[in-house]
Amino acid sequence: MDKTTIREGNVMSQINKSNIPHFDAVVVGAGFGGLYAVHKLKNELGLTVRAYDTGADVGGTWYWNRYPGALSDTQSYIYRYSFDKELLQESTWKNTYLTQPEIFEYLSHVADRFDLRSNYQFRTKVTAAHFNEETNLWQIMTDRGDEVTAKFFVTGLGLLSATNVPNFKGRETFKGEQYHTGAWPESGVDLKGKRVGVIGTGSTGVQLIIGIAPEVEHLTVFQRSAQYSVPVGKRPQSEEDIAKIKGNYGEIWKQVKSSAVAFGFDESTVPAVSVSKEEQDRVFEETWNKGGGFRFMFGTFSDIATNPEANEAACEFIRKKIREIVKDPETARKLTPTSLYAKRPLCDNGYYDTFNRDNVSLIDVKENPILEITSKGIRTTDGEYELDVLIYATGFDAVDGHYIKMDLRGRGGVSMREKWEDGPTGYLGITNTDFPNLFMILGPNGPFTNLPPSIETQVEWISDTVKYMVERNIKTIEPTQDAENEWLTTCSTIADATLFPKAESWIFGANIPGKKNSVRFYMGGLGNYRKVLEEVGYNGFAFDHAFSGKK
Ligand code: FAD
Ligand code: NA7
Repeated sequence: MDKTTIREGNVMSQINKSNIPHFDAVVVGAGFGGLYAVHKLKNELGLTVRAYDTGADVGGTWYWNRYPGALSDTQSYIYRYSFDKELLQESTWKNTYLTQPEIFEYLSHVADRFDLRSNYQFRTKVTAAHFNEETNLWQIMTDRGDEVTAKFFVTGLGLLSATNVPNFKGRETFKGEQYHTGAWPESGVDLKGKRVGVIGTGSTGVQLIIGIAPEVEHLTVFQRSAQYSVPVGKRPQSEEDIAKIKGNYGEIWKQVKSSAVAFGFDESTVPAVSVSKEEQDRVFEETWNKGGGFRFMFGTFSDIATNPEANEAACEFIRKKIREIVKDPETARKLTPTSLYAKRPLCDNGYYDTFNRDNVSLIDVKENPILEITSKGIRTTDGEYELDVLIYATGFDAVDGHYIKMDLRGRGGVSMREKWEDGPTGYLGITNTDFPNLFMILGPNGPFTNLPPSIETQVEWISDTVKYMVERNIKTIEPTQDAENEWLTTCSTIADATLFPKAESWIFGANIPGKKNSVRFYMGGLGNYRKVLEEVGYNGFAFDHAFSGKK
């Protein structure tokens, strides 16, 4: 290898003597993460980049989740990139929260602005990626027969992207239409005048149910777990308010990136258990009226997600609201959760109220489990529900889902699928031992936050690291096993101090039958995560033999 050659692409093309196309970097995913990675690597570092997405266009989550009612529950002003000051000033919005078409349009605009589409091959799934120890290159294969090599392999596969369709008996026999919310047809679905069944009442189900209830003839909701949901607080935002935000973005992003959940508010430092019941209710009521799920869980009191007594106070407040809103006592009973409030906090635009409609009915499938899907609909233990359309709002094989679907192999042919059998791992949520030069955006054990600022943090770390390596002719970087283990312990210790592991949800992988329930997030907050990245430098990383450097 000629170490004097400056451009990585040129260097590598000398190693790669076959006719396989070579790129400095391959990026997978065209969501917030992948798009920013392509921009940084191509436009700032001048590398050659090939990118892939299974979808037909950019957008990631916001390409796939086109179901009626799809909405971000991060406020509009911070559900976006912060890196481009002009873009921040140019972009605008109408309401405090963005709908799917608005976010899709925003990401499309970003792709055009930075000429990112030309790097993508769409409608292409990466099926395998193997690290070759002789060449120190990744060999990447797709379902369309492509084979390319790259020095850097950047995966923005999405946390909530691999759809989960439960394996109900008889699913294939249903004669009507079936959809998953996370793979909603681009052409839309006409639900007018139809009998529609929805399985699932998580964040997605809640939005969808509100979105379609006015349109369908009858909506039957199949609920496994009742949910705690608070109002989202979606309101029109005036030009004056938007101008004020735009004038203050410097401070806003500073606050967001140094906070814990990065949702634009200061997390409370007051424990609920330190104040009277009247004060608790006053704060809950005030926050209920403002809106926002994360704000309700983290902005009201400091101990809702950690202390069972404080958690119960929040639960009781929400239960009281459900009883007040829902007119039919039996429906209210079914909608009222008794469990901990410790899943990703939900918020909505009139969820409980939707069950006051005459054309909406609720089936509790814990009380009456689903036995099978029939040709006509769904059969539970209390009878058959006839449907024209069946919608799965059953969530995702979150965090590691797309990684383990891919044949991803590192040093010595070690398979990621096997390595992660007992739960996914990742040093700093970005890198993995035995997988040199693999950089995961939102990989396992990354921050649990409003995601664009975390994505930016990680992509910037990745691009800085790539630059560092290119400038020094470093061949490979990977974390040591000790560093990876220590990070896992850190993440487990923090998570175990919260109530989240006690609730069954995708946050710990508990929503997928057979999956090991294990820690998948760094719950120490974005501010602390950024400090860790800063302080760690390249400690815990091994570079290739020719070089042993420190930041
Ligand atoms: P994604 O946007 O998920 O993109 C990943 C892409 O990778 C996909 O397009 C997929 O097709 C592609 N891909 C995966 N595997 C392969 C493969 N093998 N080959 C080719 N392509 C592949 N987050 C928030 O912070 N706030 C919110 O309010 C919020 N609301 C959400 C609402 C919904 C309905 C959902 C599903 C998620 C929401 N999220 C929210 C999380 C959201 O996923 C992130 O905010 C963000 O969009 C993730 O961007 P990403 O680029 O990491 O991944
Ligand atoms: P979630 O939050 O995982 O919700 C999925 C829903 O589907 C939830 O109500 C599940 O019930 C239900 N579900 C899953 N499997 C079944 C079966 N087999 N039978 C009946 N019901 C089932 O996914 P979402 O898409 O709503 O949200 C994911 C994230 O995307 C969200 O947090 C936001 O960040 C955006 P359960 O509650 O597990 O009993």
